[in-house]
Amino acid sequence: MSKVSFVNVPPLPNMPWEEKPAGYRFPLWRNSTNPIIKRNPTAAVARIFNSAVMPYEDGYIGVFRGEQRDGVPHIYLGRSSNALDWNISEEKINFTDENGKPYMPEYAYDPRLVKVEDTYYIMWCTEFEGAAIGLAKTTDFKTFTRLENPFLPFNRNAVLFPRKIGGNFVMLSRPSDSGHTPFGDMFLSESPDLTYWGKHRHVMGKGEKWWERLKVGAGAAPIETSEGWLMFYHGVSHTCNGFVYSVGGAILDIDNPSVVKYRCENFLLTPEEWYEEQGFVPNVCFPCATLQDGDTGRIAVYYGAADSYVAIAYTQLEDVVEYIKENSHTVDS
Ligand code: BMA
Repeated sequence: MSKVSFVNVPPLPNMPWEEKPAGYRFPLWRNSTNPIIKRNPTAAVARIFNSAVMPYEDGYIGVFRGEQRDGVPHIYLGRSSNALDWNISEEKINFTDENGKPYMPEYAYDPRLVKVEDTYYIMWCTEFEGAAIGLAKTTDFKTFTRLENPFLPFNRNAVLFPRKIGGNFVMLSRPSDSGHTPFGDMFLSESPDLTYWGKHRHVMGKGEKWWERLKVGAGAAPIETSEGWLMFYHGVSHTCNGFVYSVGGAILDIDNPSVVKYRCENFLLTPEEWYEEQGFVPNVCFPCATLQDGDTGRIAVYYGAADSYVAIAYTQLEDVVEYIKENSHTVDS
């Protein structure tokens, strides 16, 4: 196999990391201290899951889906020196609108956090006559400016690419219904200014294989590599006992990421541990972010577990790309 490398990924030597356990045969392995965020992390919040983290200053910052004690989700900021032990704010993020007036979404869940150029963007699922995509920006994690919703309802699972492509911002999303959505394909949209969106393209639909036979949705921000955009996403199986969410992997064309180059026919991670199988919603592994070290090829995938916890799985760039390519089935798109 030719050597795979990250593109535009800086070194991150102090990111969480554990070597693959001896004899372990699969492409993603779990952090031994999972779950890293346990129940009742703050006075206001009963469960944190489906959350996104990034390097920031000399440590890490994150946007966390906090299910309040009344059951309504909002986004909370967290800080960490090691990306394992998180100090979660007691207060939800206070957004302002573009005129500086306070803006609080009715609810906010499944946040993603992506830096494009010098600005950090948060995308989440928001109320807009039903489920839709919310968007905000910050440069200092002190003020958060809510921008126009990018898409019409209903939609979920939006995540920006970490750089412009062809001069435009590019966002993945998953049109849905406003409920539990028994369908769902991933689409891509472009915008010159984050206000006007167009050039919508289909990226990929539900898989042929049974673990992702019901629907798919974007997860972590795609990672730029010499093979294309490495994308960790979620795929959903519909069983007699409800939905099962697993982590999948695909590689998108670098210049035209609506083209799927490789799509792994096997899940990369599926619920097996107690914190993935037991919780508010059992059998959920829901990836929302990655950290990666440009020097070593290390990747840490942050995922929500059973709608109750945050967990991490590790992989190596070359190994996971090789696994995706070796097990790729092309691609319905
Ligand atoms: C999806 C979203 C996720 C959640 C998943 C499993 O529709 O609501 O936040 O993790 O269902 O409950």
